[in-house]
Amino acid sequence: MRRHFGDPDEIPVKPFERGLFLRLMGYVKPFRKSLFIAGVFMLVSSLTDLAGPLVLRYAIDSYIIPRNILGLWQIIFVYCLILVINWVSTYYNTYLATLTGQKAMFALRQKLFEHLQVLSFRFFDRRKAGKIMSRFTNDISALNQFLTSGILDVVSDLIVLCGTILLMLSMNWKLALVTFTTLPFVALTAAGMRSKVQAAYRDTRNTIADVNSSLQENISGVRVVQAFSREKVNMAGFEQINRRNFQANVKAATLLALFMPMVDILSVLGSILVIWYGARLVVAHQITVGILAAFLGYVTRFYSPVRDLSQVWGSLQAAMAASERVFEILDTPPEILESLDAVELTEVRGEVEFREVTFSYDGESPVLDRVSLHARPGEKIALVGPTGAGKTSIINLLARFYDADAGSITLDGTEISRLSFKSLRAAVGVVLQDTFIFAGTVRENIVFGCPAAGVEAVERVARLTGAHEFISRLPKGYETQVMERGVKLSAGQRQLLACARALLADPRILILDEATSSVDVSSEQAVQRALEVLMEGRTCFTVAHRLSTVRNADRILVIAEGKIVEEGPHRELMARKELYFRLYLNQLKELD
Ligand code: DCP
Ligand code: MG
Repeated sequence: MRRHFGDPDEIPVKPFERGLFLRLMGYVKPFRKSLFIAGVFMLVSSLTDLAGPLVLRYAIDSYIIPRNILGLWQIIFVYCLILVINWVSTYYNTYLATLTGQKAMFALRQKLFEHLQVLSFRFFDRRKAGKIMSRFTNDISALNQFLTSGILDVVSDLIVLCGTILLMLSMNWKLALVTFTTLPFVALTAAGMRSKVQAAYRDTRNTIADVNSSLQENISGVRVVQAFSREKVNMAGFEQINRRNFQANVKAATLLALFMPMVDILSVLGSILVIWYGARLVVAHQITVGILAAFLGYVTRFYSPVRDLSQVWGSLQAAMAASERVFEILDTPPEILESLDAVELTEVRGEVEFREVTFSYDGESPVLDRVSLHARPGEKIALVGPTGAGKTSIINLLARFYDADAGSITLDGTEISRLSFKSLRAAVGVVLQDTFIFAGTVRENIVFGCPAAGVEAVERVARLTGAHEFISRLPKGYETQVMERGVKLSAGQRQLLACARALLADPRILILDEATSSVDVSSEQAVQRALEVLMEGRTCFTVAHRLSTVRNADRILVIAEGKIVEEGPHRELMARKELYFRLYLNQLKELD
């Protein structure tokens, strides 16, 4: 079960891939009806487009040359009518195509979000949030561009191209063939430029993803950046990333600018060819002046689909690359899966056992090495040890944020991997180092885990944990908006909210990781009291660097280098005068 641990954002981009394309089309399928109607409008729009030069031909041959002005008015009227039809059908075509593309993108974005929510911690360990966000924004917009205009444009271009060729051939095959001699040049230019333009576009996408991820990192880490006056260094770093994106865009635009006029030049050459050869045919009475005029009209229409088709090819390429990235996320299976015959726990006693548990984050260097521990229901266990020892890793496994590589972890005698997610999450509550408070009201943040809880329940847990005091001083009490759109909370206040949140959820097993580490002494006391209320009657695993906060634990596990090296109550460990004793003395020294 070794996973792929390379940089997931380095995806080799393959050209058109049928499977990928069909899968992408799958997202459009539910909307095939409106896409079909859009197609009909597009057909009308293309056909009316083709009618222009034909009308010109009849106007010249049948009315202008015979000097029939009245008839000319009639044909002008007909032409106006065609223009109106063209306008209306183009409108509906564009509208429906956009609507369809947007609906498909909406569905895809929903699906991506839904999937991201169930992906395991390990997935997020390996990725930058900015790169994931870039898949939501840039890649989806590339797909959107392709789906909204790309597909229908191809069809419309093909219709116009084939229609023009047929009309030219039917009017005069000789002149038509002469005109077509320029086609291979256009096709060759298009093909020659294509791969270069594609590569350039891919670069623009990759580099904008880098820009986004660097931006995201710097916004999230702005405090650290400023605290260490890293602004200049980070600016320079960002400038480099930003410049790469700039260069990629300039290169792509330059290539396009080079390519576009080439097609235009070829189209002028085509017109010259038509005039040169067509004029001879007119003089030789093989074609009428009207046909020559119509040919001239078609020659210009004839190249733009060729040019557009090669552009569509570019957007197809971008869409391929984008869909590959998006599907890569959708195809990443959540590592932590609910067992098929998941067990529901009704009465949780809160007994936890680790047996010979081995675990590593990267599949290579073990972080936990055959850890065994047993916690009786209601027992208070403290995990201490030097930084990086594996304390957080132990509780990550207990909460099943990761699965162990070997050994077994049981809750009331049942393997936690066999428990239903609902049972496990209800049984195990977690209060983390840095509590995340979501934008919303205070009440919403407390009921986070049990949305059905009523107002009284919320107030009760807030009173019990001592959070009520500060909440009632907020402008709108429990209905005060916090975070982005409202009041900012202090670290201690956030911790109190987290305690209330956990108390409301009422888990049998409680995990506290450094819950008091980020608050000052006076709020530490408040948080400590809240924690005592919270810990009451539950099996607790507390991780703390401050040894004073773990003295009262029933049992202390000293972790070092992924192993439990000492175990016992405070007094016993002190008497042994080993690692715990040293850690404790060090702390005392720091306090002086
Ligand atoms: N580790 C890792 N990948 C992660 C998290 C941690 O490779 N996503 C590594 C870093 C450490 C080891 O695992 O070498 C143990 O990490 P823990 O978070 O379990 O360490 P502690 O919680 O004991 O350390 P601290 O007291 O600093 O929180
Ligand atoms: Mg830790």
